[in-house]
Amino acid sequence: MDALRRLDPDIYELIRAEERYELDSIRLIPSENYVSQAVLEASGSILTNKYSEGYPGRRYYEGQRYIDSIETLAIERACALFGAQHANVQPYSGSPANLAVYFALLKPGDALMGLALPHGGHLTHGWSASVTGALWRPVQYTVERETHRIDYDAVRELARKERPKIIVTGATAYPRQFDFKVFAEIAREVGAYLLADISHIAGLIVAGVHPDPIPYADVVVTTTHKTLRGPRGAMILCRRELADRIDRAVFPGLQGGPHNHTTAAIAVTLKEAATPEFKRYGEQIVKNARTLADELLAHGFNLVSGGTDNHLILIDLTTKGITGKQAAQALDRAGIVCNYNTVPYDPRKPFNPSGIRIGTPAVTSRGMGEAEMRQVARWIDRVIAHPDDNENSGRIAGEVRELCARFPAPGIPLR
Ligand code: DSN
Repeated sequence: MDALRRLDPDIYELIRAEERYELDSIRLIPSENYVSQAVLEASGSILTNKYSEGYPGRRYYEGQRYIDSIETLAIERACALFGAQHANVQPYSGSPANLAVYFALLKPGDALMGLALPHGGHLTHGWSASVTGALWRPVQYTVERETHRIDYDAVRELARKERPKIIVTGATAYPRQFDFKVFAEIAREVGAYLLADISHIAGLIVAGVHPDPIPYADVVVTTTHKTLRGPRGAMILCRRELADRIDRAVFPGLQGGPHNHTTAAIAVTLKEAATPEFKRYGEQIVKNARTLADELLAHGFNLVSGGTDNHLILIDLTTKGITGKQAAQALDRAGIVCNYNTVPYDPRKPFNPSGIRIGTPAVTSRGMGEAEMRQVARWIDRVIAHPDDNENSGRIAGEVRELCARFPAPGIPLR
Protein backbone atom coordinates (compact mmCIF):
# COMPACT_ATOMS: atom_id res chain seq x y z
CA MET A 1 0.00 0.00 0.00
CA ASP A 2 2.89 2.38 -0.82
CA ALA A 3 0.78 4.79 -2.87
CA LEU A 4 -1.75 5.05 -0.07
CA ARG A 5 0.97 5.59 2.52
CA ARG A 6 2.39 8.49 0.51
CA LEU A 7 -0.92 10.12 -0.43
CA ASP A 8 -2.90 9.68 2.76
CA PRO A 9 -0.77 8.64 5.73
CA ASP A 10 -3.71 9.13 8.11
CA ILE A 11 -5.88 6.52 6.42
CA TYR A 12 -2.85 4.31 5.78
CA GLU A 13 -1.90 4.26 9.46
CA LEU A 14 -5.47 3.57 10.55
CA ILE A 15 -5.73 0.61 8.17
CA ARG A 16 -2.39 -0.73 9.42
CA ALA A 17 -3.57 -0.31 13.02
CA GLU A 18 -6.80 -2.19 12.29
CA GLU A 19 -4.73 -4.92 10.59
CA ARG A 20 -2.58 -5.26 13.72
CA TYR A 21 -5.72 -5.31 15.90
CA GLU A 22 -7.31 -8.06 13.78
CA LEU A 23 -4.07 -10.02 13.99
CA ASP A 24 -3.49 -9.66 17.73
CA SER A 25 -7.03 -10.29 18.99
CA ILE A 26 -9.37 -13.23 19.32
CA ARG A 27 -12.25 -12.09 17.10
CA LEU A 28 -15.45 -13.73 18.27
CA ILE A 29 -18.10 -11.59 16.55
CA PRO A 30 -20.00 -14.38 14.77
CA SER A 31 -20.80 -12.30 11.68
CA GLU A 32 -17.14 -11.43 11.04
CA ASN A 33 -14.38 -13.37 9.36
CA TYR A 34 -11.00 -13.10 7.60
CA VAL A 35 -11.18 -13.21 3.79
CA SER A 36 -8.41 -14.80 1.77
CA GLN A 37 -5.72 -12.81 -0.01
CA ALA A 38 -7.38 -13.78 -3.34
CA VAL A 39 -10.72 -12.32 -2.23
CA LEU A 40 -8.97 -9.15 -1.03
CA GLU A 41 -7.20 -8.76 -4.37
CA ALA A 42 -10.43 -9.09 -6.40
CA SER A 43 -12.20 -6.77 -3.99
CA GLY A 44 -9.49 -4.10 -4.24
CA SER A 45 -9.19 -4.31 -8.03
CA ILE A 46 -9.80 -1.82 -10.87
CA LEU A 47 -13.29 -3.26 -11.30
CA THR A 48 -14.35 -0.49 -8.91
CA ASN A 49 -13.92 1.85 -11.92
CA LYS A 50 -16.86 0.41 -13.86
CA TYR A 51 -20.55 1.17 -14.23
CA SER A 52 -22.71 -1.64 -15.57
CA GLU A 53 -26.38 -1.15 -14.77
CA GLY A 54 -28.39 -4.12 -15.95
CA TYR A 55 -27.51 -7.79 -16.15
CA PRO A 56 -25.07 -9.83 -18.29
CA GLY A 57 -26.02 -9.37 -21.96
CA ARG A 58 -28.65 -6.75 -21.03
CA ARG A 59 -26.73 -3.64 -19.90
CA TYR A 60 -27.42 0.05 -20.20
CA TYR A 61 -23.70 0.77 -20.70
CA GLU A 62 -21.36 -0.38 -23.46
CA GLY A 63 -17.93 -1.81 -22.66
CA GLN A 64 -19.09 -4.75 -20.54
CA ARG A 65 -17.20 -7.56 -22.29
CA TYR A 66 -15.23 -8.55 -19.18
CA ILE A 67 -17.79 -7.50 -16.58
CA ASP A 68 -20.44 -9.74 -18.18
CA SER A 69 -18.10 -12.72 -17.96
CA ILE A 70 -17.28 -11.98 -14.31
CA GLU A 71 -20.93 -11.66 -13.26
CA THR A 72 -21.90 -14.76 -15.26
CA LEU A 73 -19.20 -16.76 -13.50
CA ALA A 74 -20.43 -15.55 -10.11
CA ILE A 75 -24.04 -16.49 -10.99
CA GLU A 76 -23.07 -19.92 -12.32
CA ARG A 77 -20.91 -20.68 -9.29
CA ALA A 78 -23.67 -19.57 -6.89
CA CYS A 79 -26.25 -21.79 -8.62
CA ALA A 80 -23.85 -24.75 -8.66
CA LEU A 81 -22.73 -24.39 -5.04
CA PHE A 82 -26.22 -24.03 -3.57
CA GLY A 83 -28.14 -26.08 -6.16
CA ALA A 84 -30.29 -23.04 -6.99
CA GLN A 85 -32.16 -22.39 -10.23
CA HIS A 86 -31.41 -18.67 -10.28
CA ALA A 87 -28.99 -16.32 -8.52
CA ASN A 88 -28.81 -12.55 -8.34
CA VAL A 89 -25.36 -11.52 -7.07
CA GLN A 90 -25.87 -7.74 -7.17
CA PRO A 91 -27.41 -6.77 -3.77
CA TYR A 92 -25.07 -4.42 -1.93
CA SER A 93 -25.61 -6.29 1.33
CA GLY A 94 -28.15 -8.31 3.31
CA SER A 95 -30.56 -5.50 4.16
CA PRO A 96 -31.04 -4.35 0.54
CA ALA A 97 -31.30 -8.01 -0.50
CA ASN A 98 -34.18 -8.58 1.91
CA LEU A 99 -35.80 -5.31 0.82
CA ALA A 100 -35.58 -6.39 -2.81
CA VAL A 101 -37.36 -9.66 -2.01
CA TYR A 102 -40.17 -7.81 -0.22
CA PHE A 103 -40.41 -5.26 -3.04
CA ALA A 104 -40.65 -8.11 -5.54
CA LEU A 105 -43.25 -10.20 -3.73
CA LEU A 106 -45.30 -7.91 -1.46
CA LYS A 107 -47.71 -5.04 -1.91
CA PRO A 108 -47.50 -2.12 0.54
CA GLY A 109 -49.32 -3.06 3.74
CA ASP A 110 -49.09 -6.84 3.22
CA ALA A 111 -48.16 -8.78 6.34
CA LEU A 112 -44.49 -9.72 6.75
CA MET A 113 -43.71 -12.31 9.40
CA GLY A 114 -40.26 -12.80 10.94
CA LEU A 115 -38.43 -13.57 14.16
CA ALA A 116 -38.48 -10.57 16.53
CA LEU A 117 -35.16 -8.74 16.85
CA PRO A 118 -34.83 -9.23 20.63
CA HIS A 119 -35.33 -12.96 20.07
CA GLY A 120 -32.54 -13.24 17.50
CA GLY A 121 -34.18 -11.96 14.31
CA HIS A 122 -32.80 -9.23 12.07
CA LEU A 123 -33.99 -5.61 11.79
CA THR A 124 -35.10 -6.30 8.21
CA HIS A 125 -37.33 -9.19 9.22
CA GLY A 126 -40.06 -6.66 10.00
CA TRP A 127 -38.78 -4.99 13.19
CA SER A 128 -40.54 -1.72 13.99
CA ALA A 129 -37.42 0.47 13.81
CA SER A 130 -36.70 -0.76 10.27
CA VAL A 131 -38.38 0.42 7.07
CA THR A 132 -39.53 -3.20 6.71
CA GLY A 133 -41.74 -2.72 9.76
CA ALA A 134 -43.17 0.53 8.34
CA LEU A 135 -43.93 -0.30 4.69
CA TRP A 136 -45.36 -3.71 5.48
CA ARG A 137 -47.48 -4.95 8.38
CA PRO A 138 -45.06 -6.65 10.77
CA VAL A 139 -45.99 -9.92 12.42
CA GLN A 140 -43.27 -11.11 14.78
CA TYR A 141 -42.84 -14.56 16.27
CA THR A 142 -40.64 -15.23 19.27
CA VAL A 143 -38.68 -18.06 20.83
CA GLU A 144 -40.17 -20.12 23.61
CA ARG A 145 -39.57 -18.69 27.11
CA GLU A 146 -38.14 -21.83 28.74
CA THR A 147 -36.22 -23.49 25.89
CA HIS A 148 -35.27 -20.37 23.87
CA ARG A 149 -36.10 -22.36 20.75
CA ILE A 150 -38.57 -21.57 17.99
CA ASP A 151 -41.94 -23.05 18.87
CA TYR A 152 -43.19 -24.25 15.50
CA ASP A 153 -46.76 -24.78 16.76
CA ALA A 154 -46.86 -21.14 17.90
CA VAL A 155 -45.47 -20.00 14.53
CA ARG A 156 -48.19 -21.99 12.74
CA GLU A 157 -50.93 -20.56 14.96
CA LEU A 158 -49.71 -16.98 14.43
CA ALA A 159 -49.43 -17.51 10.66
CA ARG A 160 -52.99 -18.89 10.51
CA LYS A 161 -54.26 -15.85 12.41
CA GLU A 162 -52.29 -13.10 10.62
CA ARG A 163 -52.05 -14.60 7.08
CA PRO A 164 -48.62 -13.14 6.18
CA LYS A 165 -47.61 -12.95 2.52
CA ILE A 166 -43.98 -13.71 3.38
CA ILE A 167 -42.63 -15.76 6.28
CA VAL A 168 -38.96 -15.18 7.00
CA THR A 169 -36.87 -17.86 8.64
CA GLY A 170 -33.36 -16.93 9.69
CA ALA A 171 -31.65 -15.00 12.44
CA THR A 172 -28.64 -13.10 13.65
CA ALA A 173 -28.56 -14.50 17.17
CA TYR A 174 -30.15 -17.94 17.24
CA PRO A 175 -27.77 -20.72 18.33
CA ARG A 176 -29.90 -23.61 17.04
CA GLN A 177 -30.79 -25.06 13.63
CA PHE A 178 -33.84 -24.11 11.58
CA ASP A 179 -36.38 -26.69 10.44
CA PHE A 180 -36.95 -25.35 6.92
CA LYS A 181 -39.35 -28.18 6.06
CA VAL A 182 -41.77 -27.22 8.83
CA PHE A 183 -41.50 -23.53 7.92
CA ALA A 184 -42.33 -24.43 4.30
CA GLU A 185 -45.37 -26.45 5.38
CA ILE A 186 -46.64 -23.50 7.43
CA ALA A 187 -46.01 -21.06 4.57
CA ARG A 188 -47.82 -23.31 2.09
CA GLU A 189 -50.78 -23.74 4.41
CA VAL A 190 -51.35 -19.97 4.73
CA GLY A 191 -50.42 -19.07 1.14
CA ALA A 192 -47.19 -17.25 2.04
CA TYR A 193 -43.82 -17.24 0.35
CA LEU A 194 -41.02 -18.68 2.46
CA LEU A 195 -37.86 -16.58 2.58
CA ALA A 196 -34.83 -18.22 4.20
CA ASP A 197 -32.28 -15.62 5.29
CA ILE A 198 -29.19 -17.79 5.70
CA SER A 199 -26.71 -14.92 6.05
CA HIS A 200 -25.19 -16.31 9.24
CA ILE A 201 -25.16 -19.97 8.28
CA ALA A 202 -24.48 -20.06 4.51
CA GLY A 203 -20.98 -21.49 5.01
CA LEU A 204 -22.34 -24.17 7.34
CA ILE A 205 -24.97 -25.17 4.77
CA VAL A 206 -22.32 -25.42 2.05
CA ALA A 207 -20.22 -27.58 4.39
CA GLY A 208 -23.21 -29.84 5.08
CA VAL A 209 -23.33 -29.13 8.82
CA HIS A 210 -26.68 -27.30 8.76
CA PRO A 211 -29.87 -28.37 6.92
CA ASP A 212 -30.30 -26.89 3.45
CA PRO A 213 -33.27 -24.57 2.74
CA ILE A 214 -33.05 -24.74 -1.07
CA PRO A 215 -35.53 -27.65 -1.43
CA TYR A 216 -38.09 -25.83 0.75
CA ALA A 217 -37.80 -22.04 0.44
CA ASP A 218 -39.16 -19.93 -2.42
CA VAL A 219 -36.32 -17.46 -1.96
CA VAL A 220 -33.01 -17.68 -0.12
CA VAL A 221 -30.98 -14.61 0.82
CA THR A 222 -27.45 -14.63 2.11
CA THR A 223 -24.78 -12.10 2.80
CA THR A 224 -21.42 -13.20 1.47
CA HIS A 225 -19.12 -12.02 4.26
CA LYS A 226 -20.04 -14.13 7.28
CA THR A 227 -19.45 -17.91 7.43
CA LEU A 228 -19.18 -17.88 3.62
CA ARG A 229 -15.95 -15.85 4.10
CA GLY A 230 -16.29 -13.46 1.17
CA PRO A 231 -16.47 -9.71 0.57
CA ARG A 232 -19.24 -7.58 2.01
CA GLY A 233 -22.17 -8.25 -0.31
CA ALA A 234 -25.19 -10.48 -0.75
CA MET A 235 -26.95 -12.87 -3.10
CA ILE A 236 -30.56 -13.83 -3.71
CA LEU A 237 -31.25 -17.39 -4.83
CA CYS A 238 -34.69 -18.39 -6.08
CA ARG A 239 -36.81 -20.65 -8.20
CA ARG A 240 -36.81 -19.91 -11.96
CA GLU A 241 -40.42 -18.62 -11.90
CA LEU A 242 -39.48 -15.82 -9.51
CA ALA A 243 -36.24 -14.84 -11.26
CA ASP A 244 -37.60 -11.91 -13.30
CA ARG A 245 -39.43 -10.37 -10.36
CA ILE A 246 -36.38 -10.65 -8.12
CA ASP A 247 -34.00 -9.27 -10.75
CA ARG A 248 -36.28 -6.31 -11.53
CA ALA A 249 -36.65 -5.55 -7.81
CA VAL A 250 -32.85 -5.39 -7.33
CA PHE A 251 -32.31 -3.35 -10.50
CA PRO A 252 -33.93 -1.00 -11.39
CA GLY A 253 -36.24 -1.33 -8.36
CA LEU A 254 -33.82 -0.67 -5.55
CA GLN A 255 -30.25 -0.27 -6.76
CA GLY A 256 -28.21 1.33 -9.53
CA GLY A 257 -24.94 -0.09 -10.81
CA PRO A 258 -23.64 -3.28 -9.23
CA HIS A 259 -20.32 -3.15 -7.38
CA ASN A 260 -18.27 -5.13 -9.87
CA HIS A 261 -15.20 -5.47 -7.65
CA THR A 262 -17.49 -7.13 -5.10
CA THR A 263 -19.08 -9.36 -7.74
CA ALA A 264 -15.61 -10.61 -8.74
CA ALA A 265 -14.68 -11.21 -5.10
CA ILE A 266 -17.97 -13.12 -4.60
CA ALA A 267 -17.06 -15.31 -7.59
CA VAL A 268 -13.68 -16.05 -5.98
CA THR A 269 -15.38 -16.78 -2.65
CA LEU A 270 -17.74 -19.26 -4.29
CA LYS A 271 -14.79 -21.02 -5.94
CA GLU A 272 -13.08 -21.32 -2.55
CA ALA A 273 -16.30 -22.51 -0.91
CA ALA A 274 -16.62 -25.38 -3.41
CA THR A 275 -13.42 -27.05 -2.16
CA PRO A 276 -13.03 -29.95 0.31
CA GLU A 277 -10.98 -27.57 2.53
CA PHE A 278 -14.01 -25.34 2.91
CA LYS A 279 -16.15 -28.31 3.96
CA ARG A 280 -13.58 -29.12 6.65
CA TYR A 281 -13.59 -25.44 7.65
CA GLY A 282 -17.38 -25.47 8.15
CA GLU A 283 -17.22 -28.68 10.17
CA GLN A 284 -14.50 -27.20 12.39
CA ILE A 285 -16.53 -24.01 13.00
CA VAL A 286 -19.29 -26.11 14.56
CA LYS A 287 -16.90 -28.35 16.54
CA ASN A 288 -15.18 -25.25 17.89
CA ALA A 289 -18.47 -23.62 18.88
CA ARG A 290 -19.61 -26.78 20.69
CA THR A 291 -16.32 -27.03 22.58
CA LEU A 292 -16.40 -23.35 23.52
CA ALA A 293 -20.01 -23.71 24.71
CA ASP A 294 -19.26 -26.84 26.77
CA GLU A 295 -16.29 -25.18 28.41
CA LEU A 296 -18.29 -22.03 29.22
CA LEU A 297 -21.03 -24.19 30.74
CA ALA A 298 -18.37 -25.92 32.84
CA HIS A 299 -17.33 -22.47 34.09
CA GLY A 300 -20.91 -21.78 35.19
CA PHE A 301 -22.03 -19.53 32.31
CA ASN A 302 -25.70 -19.44 31.40
CA LEU A 303 -26.10 -20.03 27.65
CA VAL A 304 -29.28 -19.13 25.80
CA SER A 305 -30.98 -22.42 24.81
CA GLY A 306 -28.35 -24.28 26.84
CA GLY A 307 -25.71 -24.47 24.11
CA THR A 308 -25.28 -24.33 20.35
CA ASP A 309 -25.79 -26.32 17.16
CA ASN A 310 -24.15 -23.80 14.87
CA HIS A 311 -21.38 -21.19 14.89
CA LEU A 312 -22.64 -18.89 17.63
CA ILE A 313 -23.26 -18.75 21.36
CA LEU A 314 -25.39 -16.28 23.27
CA ILE A 315 -24.37 -15.82 26.91
CA ASP A 316 -26.85 -14.44 29.44
CA LEU A 317 -24.64 -12.73 32.02
CA THR A 318 -27.39 -11.92 34.53
CA THR A 319 -26.20 -14.62 36.93
CA LYS A 320 -22.64 -13.25 36.74
CA GLY A 321 -23.83 -9.82 37.91
CA ILE A 322 -22.46 -7.93 34.91
CA THR A 323 -24.16 -6.40 31.86
CA GLY A 324 -23.38 -7.35 28.28
CA LYS A 325 -21.80 -3.98 27.54
CA GLN A 326 -19.52 -4.07 30.61
CA ALA A 327 -18.48 -7.61 29.71
CA ALA A 328 -17.79 -6.82 26.04
CA GLN A 329 -15.72 -3.77 27.02
CA ALA A 330 -13.71 -5.73 29.59
CA LEU A 331 -13.13 -8.55 27.08
CA ASP A 332 -11.96 -6.06 24.46
CA ARG A 333 -9.35 -4.75 26.93
CA ALA A 334 -8.15 -8.36 27.18
CA GLY A 335 -7.90 -8.76 23.39
CA ILE A 336 -11.15 -10.71 22.97
CA VAL A 337 -13.68 -9.00 20.71
CA CYS A 338 -17.41 -9.73 20.85
CA ASN A 339 -20.64 -7.78 20.74
CA TYR A 340 -23.21 -7.17 23.44
CA ASN A 341 -26.61 -8.56 22.61
CA THR A 342 -30.09 -8.84 24.02
CA VAL A 343 -31.17 -12.26 25.22
CA PRO A 344 -34.74 -13.53 24.78
CA TYR A 345 -37.15 -11.77 27.17
CA ASP A 346 -34.34 -9.40 28.18
CA PRO A 347 -35.49 -6.88 30.81
CA ARG A 348 -32.63 -4.56 29.75
CA LYS A 349 -32.41 -2.22 26.73
CA PRO A 350 -30.49 -3.17 23.52
CA PHE A 351 -27.75 -0.57 24.10
CA ASN A 352 -26.79 -2.19 27.40
CA PRO A 353 -28.41 -5.60 27.34
CA SER A 354 -27.93 -8.71 29.47
CA GLY A 355 -25.88 -10.76 27.06
CA ILE A 356 -22.95 -11.09 24.75
CA ARG A 357 -22.84 -12.92 21.41
CA ILE A 358 -19.75 -14.88 20.43
CA GLY A 359 -18.91 -17.21 17.56
CA THR A 360 -16.17 -19.22 15.93
CA PRO A 361 -16.00 -18.42 12.15
CA ALA A 362 -13.03 -16.03 12.36
CA VAL A 363 -10.90 -17.97 14.85
CA THR A 364 -11.50 -21.15 12.82
CA SER A 365 -10.24 -19.35 9.71
CA ARG A 366 -6.94 -18.91 11.58
CA GLY A 367 -6.72 -22.66 12.13
CA MET A 368 -7.60 -22.61 15.83
CA GLY A 369 -9.19 -25.80 17.14
CA GLU A 370 -10.80 -27.27 20.22
CA ALA A 371 -7.75 -26.85 22.50
CA GLU A 372 -7.66 -23.12 21.72
CA MET A 373 -11.42 -22.83 22.34
CA ARG A 374 -10.97 -24.28 25.82
CA GLN A 375 -8.28 -21.67 26.46
CA VAL A 376 -10.57 -18.89 25.14
CA ALA A 377 -13.30 -20.01 27.55
CA ARG A 378 -10.85 -19.86 30.45
CA TRP A 379 -9.83 -16.33 29.47
CA ILE A 380 -13.48 -15.24 29.20
CA ASP A 381 -14.08 -16.64 32.67
CA ARG A 382 -11.05 -14.83 34.13
CA VAL A 383 -12.10 -11.50 32.58
CA ILE A 384 -15.75 -11.72 33.62
CA ALA A 385 -14.72 -12.63 37.19
CA HIS A 386 -12.75 -9.33 37.46
CA PRO A 387 -14.06 -6.98 34.74
CA ASP A 388 -12.58 -3.81 36.28
CA ASP A 389 -9.15 -5.26 37.00
CA ASN A 390 -7.10 -3.71 34.18
CA GLU A 391 -3.93 -5.50 35.27
CA ASN A 392 -5.73 -8.83 34.87
CA SER A 393 -7.07 -7.77 31.43
CA GLY A 394 -3.63 -6.57 30.35
CA ARG A 395 -2.05 -9.86 31.38
CA ILE A 396 -4.65 -11.81 29.42
CA ALA A 397 -4.20 -9.52 26.39
CA GLY A 398 -0.52 -10.51 26.41
CA GLU A 399 -1.40 -14.20 26.53
CA VAL A 400 -3.93 -13.66 23.71
CA ARG A 401 -1.25 -12.00 21.57
CA GLU A 402 1.09 -14.95 22.17
CA LEU A 403 -1.58 -17.42 21.05
CA CYS A 404 -2.54 -15.30 18.02
CA ALA A 405 1.09 -15.17 16.90
CA ARG A 406 0.93 -18.94 16.36
CA PHE A 407 -2.13 -18.70 14.06
CA PRO A 408 -1.65 -16.54 10.96
CA ALA A 409 -4.74 -14.70 9.77
CA PRO A 410 -5.73 -15.17 6.11
CA GLY A 411 -5.19 -12.00 4.10
CA ILE A 412 -2.98 -10.32 6.73
CA PRO A 413 0.76 -10.53 6.12
CA LEU A 414 3.04 -11.03 9.11
CA ARG A 415 5.36 -8.03 9.35
N1 DSN B 1 -25.18 -7.06 11.79
C1 DSN B 1 -25.12 -8.43 11.41
C2 DSN B 1 -24.67 -9.30 12.54
O1 DSN B 1 -23.76 -8.90 13.24
O2 DSN B 1 -25.20 -10.37 12.75
C3 DSN B 1 -26.38 -8.89 10.83
O3 DSN B 1 -26.68 -8.10 9.75
